[in-house]
Amino acid sequence: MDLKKLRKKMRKVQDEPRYEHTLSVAYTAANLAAVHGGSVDKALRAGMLHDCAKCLPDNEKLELSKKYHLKVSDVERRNPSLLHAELGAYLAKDLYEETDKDVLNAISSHTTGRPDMSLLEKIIFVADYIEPGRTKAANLRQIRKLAYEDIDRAVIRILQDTLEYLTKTKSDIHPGTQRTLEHYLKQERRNDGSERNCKTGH
Ligand code: DGI
Ligand code: FE
Ligand code: FE
Repeated sequence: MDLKKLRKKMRKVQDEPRYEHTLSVAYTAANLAAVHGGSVDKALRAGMLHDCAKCLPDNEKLELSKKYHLKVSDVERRNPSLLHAELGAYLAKDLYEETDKDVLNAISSHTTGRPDMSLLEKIIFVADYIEPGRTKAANLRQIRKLAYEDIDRAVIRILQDTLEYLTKTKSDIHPGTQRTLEHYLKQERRNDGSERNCKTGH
């Protein structure tokens, strides 16, 4: 589906603030793709679609999860909003004609991230957090800069701050969020190690 049509569709299924956020994520993702050498076109489509299931009422989220045979964990049953990412990927395919696997994965992983994300998945995960309409999160100035310099470190900072926020507000932690952080911290430690080895010639 072309971008113009996608915009029209999203304007219908999202409330106004959500639609504004969607446009901002799409344009932020496009910029990140340009900087990091990804596909600007896919970044725009994934950005436009990432929250396509967000505005469904909780009971419809649960109903649709049944229809698509999604495994709904206890954390997700208590917080059905968490389902909008995975559900969004199914709706993108069935309602909005999205066939690109990478775009669908980026929609599916945008809330918790996942280990071994593709560049596009990281771009959508990060764009969702840093788009200009976001103002409440801690360290936004720093993370916005980092997003263009070192996207993996931006992913780590976002996950750390999200987990800290969830802990402070006594919210359920989705195991996926924790798992993603552990993966990227491990990867960072490996990279730091190999850089040191390089410098000392070992
Ligand atoms: O859909 P958006 O609001 O644009 O952004 P999102 O898809 O990243 O969802 C944001 C919400 O998801 C935010 O309120 C924090 C929440 N979230 C992320 N990881 C977890 C989580 N909520 C719970 N309960 N557990 C998590 O691990
Ligand atoms: Fe979302
Ligand atoms: Fe979003």
